[in-house]
Amino acid sequence: MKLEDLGWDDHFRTQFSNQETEQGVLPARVSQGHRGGFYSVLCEEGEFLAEMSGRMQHAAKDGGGLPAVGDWVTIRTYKEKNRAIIHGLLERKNSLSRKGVSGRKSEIQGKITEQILAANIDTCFLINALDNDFSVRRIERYLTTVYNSGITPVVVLNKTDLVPDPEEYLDQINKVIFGVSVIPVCGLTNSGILDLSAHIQAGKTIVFIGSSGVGKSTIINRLFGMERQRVNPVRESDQKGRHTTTSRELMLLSEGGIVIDTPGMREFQPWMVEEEIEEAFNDIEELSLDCKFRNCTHESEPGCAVQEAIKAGKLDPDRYCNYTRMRREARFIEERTNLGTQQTERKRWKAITKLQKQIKKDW
Ligand SMILES: Nc1nc2c(ncn2[C@@H]2O[C@H](COP(=O)(O)OP(=O)(O)OP(=O)(O)O)[C@@H](O)[C@H]2O)c(=O)[nH]1
Ligand SMILES: [Zn+2]
Repeated sequence: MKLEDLGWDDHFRTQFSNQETEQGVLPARVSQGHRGGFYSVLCEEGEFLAEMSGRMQHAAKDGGGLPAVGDWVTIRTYKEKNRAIIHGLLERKNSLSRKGVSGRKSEIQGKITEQILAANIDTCFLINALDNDFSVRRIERYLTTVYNSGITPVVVLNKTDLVPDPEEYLDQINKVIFGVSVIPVCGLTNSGILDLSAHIQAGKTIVFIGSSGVGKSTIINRLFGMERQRVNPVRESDQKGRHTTTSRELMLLSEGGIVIDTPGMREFQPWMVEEEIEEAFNDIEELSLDCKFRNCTHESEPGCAVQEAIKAGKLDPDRYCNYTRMRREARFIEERTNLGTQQTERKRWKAITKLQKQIKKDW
């Protein structure tokens, strides 16, 4: 197995060669996380069942982070046992994560949590179904999150067989979204799947996101043909006994290209919008009903009930900070997503003024 086929590039090569690596330490890519702190990793010597070194486990507890599927790690192999020890984690190019507010009902309500779902991704296929659930607004939200993660998005419109005119949906999207490839496909008939393949290159890592039922599995299976079935079971053993897994979360396409498909990725959601934050922080929203000004930002206005609650020790200042930070983040995202709309507006307006000038001339 060549490292380049697994996605190894200069970003990681430089880091690895700058490290004082001891003899026998190799780079490897995490292909699956198992229970009990075990990982499957792929490297030049093949696939190994790995676990973190004691030192790395300590570092992880101190917030150093755990390896995720797609991560590049440094390992030492023990070939006779097909085992490996992970000694380090190379810096990620990017990642997709699940951000949320933990403990909605508890006192630490409002703490931002981040779980890395997949790391080092080049292209993200955002799958949508042309059914009742189709929403351009949702596509915009997904796209912003993907863009902000430094990943190239490709919009896929699946189930074209369900609508008389798929072009209509393309038009809807092109009105608000610019510079993103939009590909209509049909998972049932395989139509358009070749157009998808054009966005997949050797050594590049792709993921599939989108709501449940839009056809992610169907399309992934189409790309793999029959080979997806030919996966070797990974033997996994821990204190709780032995069991076997039969699917891999990081898979290589025979034509080149790496697909990451994990249960977590399937639940990937765009970041929260303002309404969702308000719901998670409903105590602050409730307090704000007593603010003097209706559009109070709760930052420096006089007569702010939220600030008063903090002073009176009724509201945890940390929780308040989280609230303002998340709200700011949501606003930032909203503004970014509205950019497309504004640009369309500007274009439309330009077209109108041009037309008006034309009319004046003609008369
Ligand atoms: N009509 C139609 N149905 C499709 C098409 N592609 C997939 N489906 C069907 O849609 C359903 C859901 O497809 P999946 O591939 O399981 O969807 P998924 O996105 O992987 O769903 P999750 O596993 O819940 O994330 C299945 O019944 C598919 O047969 C298509 O192009 N047209
Ligand atoms: Zn206020």
